[in-house]
Amino acid sequence: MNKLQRTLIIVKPDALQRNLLGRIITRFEEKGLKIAGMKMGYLSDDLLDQHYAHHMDKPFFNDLKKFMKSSPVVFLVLEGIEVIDTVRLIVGPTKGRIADSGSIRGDFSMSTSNNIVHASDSLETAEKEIARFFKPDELFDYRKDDWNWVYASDELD
Ligand code: 3AN
Repeated sequence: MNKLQRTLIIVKPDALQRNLLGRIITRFEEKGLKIAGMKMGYLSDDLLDQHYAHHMDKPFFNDLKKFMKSSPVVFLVLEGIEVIDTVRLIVGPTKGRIADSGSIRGDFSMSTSNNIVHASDSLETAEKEIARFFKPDELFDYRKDDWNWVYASDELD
């Protein structure tokens, strides 16, 4: 049984400032992922404290928050079968300069902090992060016709 999942992406300030938003969204679209939610906004201190709670004691925490507030960001919810792991592969590891060429961070970033996108790292995190940034009525369930070609029929059962 294939499980449909949703994952949260934040397109970070460096990507917006460097005019990469369209290319990043294109990569997810071309892979065959469904956009279930999308919006733009500023991150608040409160949201960043929740989102990066696991880094609160790290020396880079304050700089990370400052960076994430330095311009608007774009929030995406992507949907697909096992999409959480798929998106982590497309995004690549944290440090952009050692990420594989072909991944988003491998192709567009050189930094550990300014690394273009955030992507949820597990099912549990994805559920929490989506609820943190999206209201239920900002998420869309709709039929995506090209999924008849993206997936085999038994995968969509
Ligand atoms: P990832 O985004 O690859 O899941 P996490 O969750 O370990 O990585 O870190 C969240 C964010 O914190 C990273 N995307 C990056 O912006 C920042 N970060 C992580 N480690 C460092 C570091 N050593 N120096 C500066 N920023 C960091």
